[in-house]
Formats: sequence, C-alpha cells, structure tokens
Amino acid sequence: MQQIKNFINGEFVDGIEGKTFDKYSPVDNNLIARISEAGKSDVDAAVRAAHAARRGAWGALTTDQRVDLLYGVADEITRRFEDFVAAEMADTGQPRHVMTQVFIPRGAANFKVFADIIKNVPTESFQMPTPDGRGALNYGIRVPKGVIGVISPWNAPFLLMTWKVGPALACGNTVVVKPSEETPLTCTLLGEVMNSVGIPKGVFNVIHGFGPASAGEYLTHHPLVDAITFTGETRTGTAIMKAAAEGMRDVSFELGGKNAGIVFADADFDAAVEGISRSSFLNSGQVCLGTERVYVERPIFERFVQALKAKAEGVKFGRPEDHHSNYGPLISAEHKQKVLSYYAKAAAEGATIITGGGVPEMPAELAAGHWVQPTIWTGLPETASVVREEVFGPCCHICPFDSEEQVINLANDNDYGLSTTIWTTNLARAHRVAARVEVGITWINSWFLRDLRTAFGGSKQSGIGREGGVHSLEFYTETRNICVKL
Ligand code: NAD
Ligand code: 6OD
Repeated sequence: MQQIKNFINGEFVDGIEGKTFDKYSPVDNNLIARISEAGKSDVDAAVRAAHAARRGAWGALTTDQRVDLLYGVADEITRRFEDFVAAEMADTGQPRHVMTQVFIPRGAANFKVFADIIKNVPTESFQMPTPDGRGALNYGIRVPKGVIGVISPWNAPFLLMTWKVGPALACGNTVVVKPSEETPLTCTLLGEVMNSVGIPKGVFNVIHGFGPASAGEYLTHHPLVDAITFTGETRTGTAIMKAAAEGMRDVSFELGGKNAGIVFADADFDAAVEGISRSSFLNSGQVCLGTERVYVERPIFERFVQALKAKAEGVKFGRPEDHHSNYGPLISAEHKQKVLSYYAKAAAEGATIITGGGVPEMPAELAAGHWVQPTIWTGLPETASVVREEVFGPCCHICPFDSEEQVINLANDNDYGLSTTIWTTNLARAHRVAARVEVGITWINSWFLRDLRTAFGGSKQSGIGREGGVHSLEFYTETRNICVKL
C-alpha cells in the first residue's frame, strides 16, 4: 500500500493534524493507498509558498526560461510514462489503452502547447493622435494573475488537472492543486517531476483532501488565492463561486453536461454507431462530454438501436492491465450506487431496457469492484430523470425524431450546454444545426477530437468562461495597458 503525502514548497509532507483517508481500487475494492489529508494550516502553508514563489524565483524568470522548464516537465512526464500510466490505472481502474493513447500523452501536451502559445501570442498596441500632434503609443503587457487555486475531478484526473496547471504556469502564475480525493496518485507524481526538472520550490503545490470543511474549501476561501479554476459538478461550482465572491476572485468553471448526440438518416451508419458507442461508453461513461441523450432520425431508429446494443454487449470487463479487457469499473462504491439508482429510476419511469440496467457477473476476485453494465433505454418521455439529469455513467436514452427543427429543440431543451455530436453526410445541414445547438463544443462526424488551441467550455449550467489556446491566456493573465506620450 502506498503512503501519499501533500506536496508543499517542494517537499512531500504529512498534514500537520495527522489525519489520513484511504483510497480503494475501483477494480476489486482493495486498499491501495493511505493519503495524508491537508488541514487548514497545511493549505495556508501551500498558498503562502505559492505566493512567495510567484514574487520570488518564478517571477524572476523570463518567459523563455519558464517555457524551457515547462518543456522539461513535458519531457519528464514522457520519460516516466509508465509510472503515470500505472498510477492512473490504479486510481481509476480504466483500461491501459485509454491511459496510453489519451490521458497521459495529453498531460504532457498540456505543458508543451501552452508553453508554445505564451511565446507566440502577441499583445495589442494602438497609436493615438494627441492635440500637440506628437501622438501617443499604447501597448498591452500580460501579467500573471498570481496564485491560482486548481480544483479537479476524478474522471480523467491527469488530463484535467494538467489542462489547468500547464497554462497557469506558462503564464507565470503559481498553483495550489486540490485533486479529487478519489484520484490522488498522478497529481502527487507530478510533484516528483517538478522537482527533478528544477521547477522552483513553491511553484506547484498539491494538497489532498475533500471539499466541504476540508482542503477544497480551505483553498477556495484563502485570501491569497487570486483566481480559482475548477472542473466538477455544477452544484460544487455554485459553492466555489460563493467562496470566490469574497475578495472578488475570478473563476473559470468547467461543469456538468447532459449532452445530446444527433444522428441523421443520411449519416455514415457504421461510423455513427461507433462514434455514439464511444461517446456513451468510453471511460465507463464518466466523461463530461459524453452522450447520454441520443436522437436518431426515424427511418434508421430501430436499426441504430440494435447496432448500439451489439456494441454495448460486446464490451469486455476486466482489469486495466489485462489485454483482453477493454472496459473498466466506475470510480467508487458511492458513484456506483448513484448510477444504479438512476438505472432503477429509469425502469420505474417506464423505460424499455434495450440492454444492461444492472451489474455484470464478475469473477470472484473482481466481484467487490464497482462494475455496472452499459445500458440503453428507449421509450421514455423527455421529462424522465435519466433524460434530464447527468448520470455520469455508461448509459443513454435513444429517442426517434422526424425533422431538423424538432431535433434542435429536443437537444436544446436542457439546463446544461456542454457538447453535442452530430452525425450526417449533409454538410450544409451539419453547419446549420451546429450553429443552433446551445453548447460550447460541437463535433460533426466525430467526438472528443481535441485541438488544444480551440475554445473549450460550457454554455448554460455547464460552465463559465473558456479555456484552450488564447482563451487560457485570457483567464490566467491580466492585460495591463501602458500609454507612452511620444
Ligand atoms: P465534484 O464537483 O464532486 O468534485 C470536483 C472537485 O471539487 C473534487 O476535487 C472535490 O473534492 C472538490 N470539491 C467538492 N466540493 C467542494 C467545495 N465545496 N469546495 C471546494 N472544492 C470542492 O465532481 P466530481 O464528482 O469529481 O466530477 C464529476 C463531475 O465533473 C461531473 O459533473 C462532470 O460532468 C464534471 N466534469 C466536467 C468537465 C468539463 O470540462 N466541463 C470535465 C470533467 C468533469
Ligand atoms: O480535452 C479537454 O481539454 C477536456 N477538458 C476534456 C474534458 C473531459 C471531461 O471529462
């Protein structure tokens, strides 16, 4: 069993109060790590270390020097690739191919891409006339915001945490990260990387613990935290926004979703089935961008339902490192209970269960893991709980539609607005529908295809602000104007 410590001012330290909590494997519920919980004074020490580093060693570097160090971080993640893969598999129980192809390489890319962007994006400049005819020149400079509080979730822990730490550091800020209590491992490992490449002490800090009355809340209430970037549930975002109001701190929020997939009858059928299968079931449905509402044009409805059923029934449950398996468990016993309660609600509300709806039979050594079946429903009204609320599990409801106008209204009839995936070979229609769907991110004939220079974020209750490319620079820096009389 591993002992996991906080990472404060370049040192791995136990919380001063001596409190710990346990991490169990999602795969078999065995104890895998004991984590030191940060108390109020530990969080204070981490924030003060970040504050001092911002004003000290980190603030003294030129952009080029910072960028070189961040390239070093990316290279060291790549060098220690297998350590990160193993840690993330242990934390989440998700298959090795998801780690090696998506989650860990993206962690390294999150440092490289934003290092490049900060080097290459100019600031604005305006010349203006003055009454004496000599004129004046205005130019903007970007300055870091200061200490950024980073609060991240468990579903793609390394990708989502570095997605914020990468640009925050590239812009010259320092960070205090509170990873999810469910997934403490890769964030802690990143502390080792920071030390080995020579990132100054205090630039990157990790505090472990929970939300309310624990590390998360202590961090968001700390007066020396200058801005908060958060990924997680909309409900948690509300609590954090209240904390950030004290002291007028800026926030960037990436929140929940209840995303629609729209499949027109003219779509490449096999590609659409494959795409929706990925968007509904990848990572056992624990992807904020995932599809839980599928709308399929009536002429292909029955055929599509049967084809997606075959995909759902084809998954191979097993340990992440087992090459024969391609499907993992949910993150925790608590989350499994939540997902199963939605499965029960769907049945009670009259769903036709096309497949799944329960727990798979697992071999004895995995039976205590948090496994649930990929599940497909049809026949529910749009008012049903599993059609309206985010389940965050491997499930979707499929509903037929008859016109473009109708499906746009169906897709938009939800409080969330994170992402959509649209499947059609009619390019004009694809553009038309994409422009009217009320979400931050739309994919056409694809899903989760990411260019890190693009704007990423949610509409409605799915978020506040945009990150990615120059949008991250907007959040992680403040532009100041300097006016020079010529
Ligand atoms: P969560 O909101 O329960 O927890 C996220 C983080 O917030 C954790 O580190 C948690 O400890 C912390 N936290 C909880 N309460 C807090 C408080 N009061 N103050 C400070 N910190 C607090 O979310 P989760 O269950 O870890 O993640 C799943 C959710 O995240 C889903 O709703 C999913 O859609 C969303 N998500 C959104 C995106 C996106 O990009 N929009 C990406 C991934 C996940
Ligand atoms: O790709 C990203 O940058 C990103 N933030 C993905 C979010 C995935 C949600 O589960």
